[in-house]
Amino acid sequence: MRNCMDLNGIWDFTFLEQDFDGSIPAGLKYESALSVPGCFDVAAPWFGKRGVGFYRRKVYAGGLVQLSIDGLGIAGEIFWDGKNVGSCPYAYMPEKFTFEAGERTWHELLIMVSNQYNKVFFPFYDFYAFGGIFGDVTLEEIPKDHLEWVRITTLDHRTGLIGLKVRANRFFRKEEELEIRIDGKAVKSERFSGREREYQLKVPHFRLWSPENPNLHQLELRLKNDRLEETFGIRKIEIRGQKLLLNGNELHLMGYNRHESHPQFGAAMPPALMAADLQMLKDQGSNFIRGSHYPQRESFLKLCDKLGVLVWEETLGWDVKPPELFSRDFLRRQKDQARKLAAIHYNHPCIIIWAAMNETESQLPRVRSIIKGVYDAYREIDTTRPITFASNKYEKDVCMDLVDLVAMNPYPGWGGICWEEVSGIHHVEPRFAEIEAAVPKNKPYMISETGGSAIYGEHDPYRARWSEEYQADLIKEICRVVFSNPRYCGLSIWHFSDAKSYINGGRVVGLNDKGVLDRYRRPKMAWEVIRNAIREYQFTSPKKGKK
Ligand code: ADA
Repeated sequence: MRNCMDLNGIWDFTFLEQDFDGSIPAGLKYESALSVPGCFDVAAPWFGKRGVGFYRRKVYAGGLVQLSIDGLGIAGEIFWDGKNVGSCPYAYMPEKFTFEAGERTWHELLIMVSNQYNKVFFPFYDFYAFGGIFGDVTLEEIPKDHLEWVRITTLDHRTGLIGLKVRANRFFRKEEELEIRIDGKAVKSERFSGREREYQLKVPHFRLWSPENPNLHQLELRLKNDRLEETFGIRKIEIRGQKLLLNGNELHLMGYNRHESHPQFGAAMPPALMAADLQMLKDQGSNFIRGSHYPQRESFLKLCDKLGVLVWEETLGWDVKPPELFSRDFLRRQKDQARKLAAIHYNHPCIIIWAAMNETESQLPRVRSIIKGVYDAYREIDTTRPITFASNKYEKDVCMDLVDLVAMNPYPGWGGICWEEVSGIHHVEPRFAEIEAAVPKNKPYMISETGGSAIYGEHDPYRARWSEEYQADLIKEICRVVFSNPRYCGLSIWHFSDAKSYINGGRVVGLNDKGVLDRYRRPKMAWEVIRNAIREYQFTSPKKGKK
């Protein structure tokens, strides 16, 4: 059976301002200590520094083990008693490593984390490249012949029929009895052999998952030597013409792009703060988060599952331009990220959209094969969720036919205002209409980003740009235009809260200040404006459709 250890806590730490060559430097001294999860460059003495952080701790374990790291940044190498047992090449990506830990005794676990830019995280991204271990670290002692994963798919949301795809590891040779338990009760017994098997079953007394009623069920798979547990929700996300449907009812997404970012925690926010963010969002009447611009943490997704918040999840790759965009490695890495993400987060009912490559060069015909490649990589793992990308190429976009749902990031009323104009609010409606006209008529369409900046506490009687008044007026107009037009299946404001950006890229105090909340989650005027608009237009109330 499995023995799972929580390795969060205080680890030995040291930092070297040097290049990451993948090996452990000789004579390393751990002169400090840090929390895991945590970011080392949010405070002195490593504030703003780039180099390599070394996290070390002792672990009592033995035999075959699986180490899980729920995201780190920017890249990492893992060492067990000085031997390299795995790499984390993609910032924020959850990773699992299975290896022989040796005799059951104390061992040394070392995680080297580089916060130096690489070919996955470029310095031009408009969000800070934090260094640290962002998510939980756990270690499980696992039997030699164990179950690797199970993917749970809703086959019929009206009858509670689900499909299970069960995968055992490569040591699994013999045939065995597999007991399937749901919500604590045995529901089926099956023969299990080989590496992969599929089953279908009806969940007894099932209850549907939705944002209004986020009901969850528990699956347990039991073999003689192993046990695997997963939480799942019964829900169907589908597209019919221009509509996005959840469990047969028309779905309207309203919410925010959200960076995992906080002045004191960086990208390693404690779950209590994540929960507070989501409680605020729900309380406002919103139902949606675009996890911009990278994989989300397990604790965040668990909260979204439980609270009923719908999630768009995407691979990391922000406005990457040629020549990097056209290198073979870029596509390989994007496909690899897409497959990993879909596999690891498959069972979260909250995730309803997969995406990739924010604001790519989708006006270039050459980018079609890249988008198609990433689309197909997601589809290898998951055939159930809509796939998209957030475009800022509008009428010039030549890739809209390749995805299931079209998503655009227009900023009228904020960008492109003439110097002499007092306000740009009147640009919103005509510009949104122009873009809408260019979107293929046979697909759902949403605004994946829009908004404008406001400096928290800055007020102006003439509602000048950067005042809270201007942002509130702009967002009120955006809500009016989107909420009163049934063509839109969603609106995702840029963004939930102010977040640290590039240090000297022209952002006031280094923040992307288009947050509707400030960096400490204090609301700007636009917050209440959005609450009222959702209520007035009943935008997120489920619209009954055909079952
Ligand atoms: C883009 C981008 C966001 C952010 C935003 C802005 O659309 O996708 O990450 O940079 O612009 O604030 O300018």
